[in-house]
Amino acid sequence: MKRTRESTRSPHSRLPAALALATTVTLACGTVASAAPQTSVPHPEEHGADKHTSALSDVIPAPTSVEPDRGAKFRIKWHTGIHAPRGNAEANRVARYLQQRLRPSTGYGLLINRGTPGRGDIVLSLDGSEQRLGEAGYRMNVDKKRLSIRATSSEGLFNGVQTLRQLLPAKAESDSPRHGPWKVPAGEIVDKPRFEHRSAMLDVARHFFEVDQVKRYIDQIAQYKINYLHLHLTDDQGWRIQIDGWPRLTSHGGSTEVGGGDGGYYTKREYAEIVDYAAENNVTIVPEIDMPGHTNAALSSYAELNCDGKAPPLYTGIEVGFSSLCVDKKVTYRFVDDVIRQVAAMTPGQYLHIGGDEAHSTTDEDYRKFMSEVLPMVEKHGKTPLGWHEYAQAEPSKSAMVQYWGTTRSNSEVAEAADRGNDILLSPANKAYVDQKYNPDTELGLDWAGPTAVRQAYDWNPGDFLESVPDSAIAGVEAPLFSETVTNSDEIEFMAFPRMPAIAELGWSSPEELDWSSFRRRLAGQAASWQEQGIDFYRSEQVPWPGN
Ligand code: TNX
Repeated sequence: MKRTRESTRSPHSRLPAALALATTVTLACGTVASAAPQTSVPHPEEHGADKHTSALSDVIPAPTSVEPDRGAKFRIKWHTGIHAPRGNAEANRVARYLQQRLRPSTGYGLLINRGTPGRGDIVLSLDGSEQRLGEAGYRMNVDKKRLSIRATSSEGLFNGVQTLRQLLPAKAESDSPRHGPWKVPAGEIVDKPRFEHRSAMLDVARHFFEVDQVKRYIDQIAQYKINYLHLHLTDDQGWRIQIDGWPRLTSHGGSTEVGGGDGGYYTKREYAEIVDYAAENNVTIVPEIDMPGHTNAALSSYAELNCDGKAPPLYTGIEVGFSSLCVDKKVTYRFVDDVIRQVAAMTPGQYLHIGGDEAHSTTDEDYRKFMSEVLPMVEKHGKTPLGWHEYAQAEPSKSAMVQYWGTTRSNSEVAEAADRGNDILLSPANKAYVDQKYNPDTELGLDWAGPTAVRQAYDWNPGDFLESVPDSAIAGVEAPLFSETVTNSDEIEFMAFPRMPAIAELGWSSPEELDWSSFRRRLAGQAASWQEQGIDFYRSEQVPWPGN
């Protein structure tokens, strides 16, 4: 069910009254970069002039290998076709995706051709010759006659297409017709990811975001080859997913948010729409139902879930650690099993996140007892458990993944979990949390782990970050965006850009490619594309933005 909200496009949103009282957050977002005007009339200086000077290596995340060729560039023209392998539905889906992306700006038909590739075509092929690049890797060859992307799976083709988008002039991202030329520099890119798990997280509980706002963020993360979106669906301030048999979770528990706004929730159909849209963008949704703490919205909806049988009021502040499901009651496990079963059934991805963080109102003994009941439920319903690192103390089975969110470089429970065989997902809060302020004056954001400048978000190596946790135990990285202070898409973008692309590069690029001076230059090269897309990014003074 959708609830009406204010326009999502205003950077100067009306901020919730309760936030005005909080001392840890600041009030209005006045420093958002303005978006380029969207216009259907080409700028006069574009006529004829080739203003595109980008090089083959101007890509984020940095590819594994780039060999520029001095030969003539490839050029998309009115007759360019997109060649896709006959009989492979997934590869044809990627071809259609590319066509849809480039039609509005180029104004060309970019017809899909399944016969013999023509001269000047973009050729997508799945020929099995790139096995060593894995499922996600691809090889791109560009010369005057042809642009080809080869991969072992449609996932690799999709990733190659994201690279192609960045190599085209930024105006290719426009949603209205622009003048070319649409040139791509010649040469070869061979590319594959360092880690399988490259994730972003959006907290839709503290402030609710509509389906279209989530889709917009999926578009943005997919450009940087992020392949998981973790949705923080429940917390003290709101329950955001329909669960049959427990209607008050959403009708009551979903009815507000931080600051006392209207809140909202996703029906099962809306959640399916997000899951499907994510899949089209090579993104797998990881739903999080946070427990046993961070559960005030559920406790307020059903009195029987409380040990004293009394439902607390709804909560719209930003404190943490005060709520807990009642560990000794049978109904708790009937409730949790119902929720996990239904969320598992509507989620095609492998992982189901059960939170487990900051359970400060649950004793250690109760916490372990709770997790020992709940972890097997996740597996019974066919999913692999994922949880914040506190749940490592409950010794989940070794298939479970542990998400580290601390700010230090050593944690014995996480090291022991890695030793037992658990994969570790890294989102150290002082590096990867894009909800932290950039500097003490940033008007949005929290600062408990920050402030976190762009360079700080980028300058670390996931492979050697945690003491006694070897590179081989690292599944990947995540950039979480908790939404205590973030209320609309402009604010999401202001916090995520440019730090989300920084974390994306750490997840994809090999350690030898990680280089701040190269990264900041490549970030600056993205600004024009962000402006075309109306992305309100933070103009960090650490980055040599054009025009600065
Ligand atoms: C810590 S990260 C939390 C969240 C807050 C976040 C704000 C984690 C596992 N718990 O409850 O929203 O800090 O940065």
